[in-house]
Amino acid sequence: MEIKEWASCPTQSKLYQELAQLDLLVNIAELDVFGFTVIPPEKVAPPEFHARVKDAAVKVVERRFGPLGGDGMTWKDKNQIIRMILWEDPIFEELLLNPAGLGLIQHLIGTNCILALFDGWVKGPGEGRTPMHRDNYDFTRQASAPEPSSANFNYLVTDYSAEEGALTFVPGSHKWRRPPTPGEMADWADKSEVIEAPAGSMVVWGDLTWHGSAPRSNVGERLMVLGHYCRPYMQTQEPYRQTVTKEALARNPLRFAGLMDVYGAFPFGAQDADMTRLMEGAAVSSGMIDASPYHSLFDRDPADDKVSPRPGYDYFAFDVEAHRQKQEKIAAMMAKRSEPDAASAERKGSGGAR
Ligand SMILES: O=C(O)CCC(=O)C(=O)O
Repeated sequence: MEIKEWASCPTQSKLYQELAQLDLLVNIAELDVFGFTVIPPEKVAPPEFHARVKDAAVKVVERRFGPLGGDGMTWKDKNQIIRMILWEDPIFEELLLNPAGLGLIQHLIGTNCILALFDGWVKGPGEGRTPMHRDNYDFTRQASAPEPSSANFNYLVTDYSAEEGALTFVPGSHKWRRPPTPGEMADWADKSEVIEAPAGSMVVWGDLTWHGSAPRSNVGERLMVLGHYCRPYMQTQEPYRQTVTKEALARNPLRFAGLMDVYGAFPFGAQDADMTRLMEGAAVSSGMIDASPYHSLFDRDPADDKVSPRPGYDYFAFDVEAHRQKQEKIAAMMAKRSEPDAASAERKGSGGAR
C-alpha cells in the first residue's frame, strides 16, 4: 500500500517511512507481537561510533568506581546501574538521538516523547542478576493501558549471551498488562529468552514487557548503556530539563530540546502557563496538544539560538496586566484555530467530506 502523509496520523506516517528507510519494519512487527526487538550493529551505527561509546562507558565506570582490574573479577557478584551519565561524554548525546533506537522508541510511545533516564550498567561474573520486572512505573493502577507509557533501548557495549549474563525477556508478556507476581518472577527467572547479540546491537522494548537478566558465568564485565524515554505528560526519573545547558541545546538538533522537555508547560505557578514560551516551543514539541511537529530522525542541524533552557520562574508572582494580555492572545489563537483549514474547505467544496 502507498504510505501517504495522512492528516489523521501525520507524524506516524512520516516516522514509518523513515523506519522503512532504515530497514526496521520487521522490528516494528517484533515489538508489536513479542514486545521486544534487537537491532543489529550495522543498522545502529558504524564501528567507530561503537569504539567511542565503549571508551566513554568504561571511563564513566572507572571515574565513579575505580579501575577495572585485569583479572575480570573486579565486579564479581555485582550488578550496578550507573545513574545520569548523559553529560559525561558528547557521544552519549548522539546515542540518545540514534535514528534506529529513537525511531523504534517513537513508534512505541510517540514522536513527542521525552528522555526519562540515561544510564550505564556494569555487571561482573557470579550471582549478580536483574530480577524479572517491567519498566512501567505507574504503580497506582491494577491493570495497565494496552500501550506502553515509556520505552527503553539497551545499547550493548559488550557481547550478550547466556554466559555473558545477558538481558532476558518473556516474549508476549507485554499483552498481559500487569507486573509479574513474586511467584512469576521466580518462575520465569530461568525460563525467559536470553538475548544473544554482538556488541553494538540495540535492544528496544516498551515498558509492559517482562524482562530480567541471566547470571554471568564468564569472567570480565558486561557493559551496557540505556536510554529510557516517556510520554511528555510524565515525570522524568532523572532531571534532564533542569541540567541541560544552553550549549548542549545549541549544538544538537531541535528534537533534542524536545527530548529535554525544555518547552514542557508544567509546572506553572500563579501566572499560569507561560504562553509566550509555549508558542516559541511549538516548533520543537508540545505535550499539551497533539500538535508537535515531526522532526526527521536524520536531522542533525544544530538548533543554535532557536532554543533555550527553561527560564527560572517565580511561581508566586502574578501580574494582572500580563494575565489580561495573555487572555487576549489565547482568544485570538482559538479564533484562528476554529477557522476551517484549506484542506478541509477543499474537501467540503468537492463534496468529499468524510
Ligand atoms: O540488563 C539488565 O540486567 C536489565 C536491564 C533492564 O532492566 C533495563 O534496562 O530496564
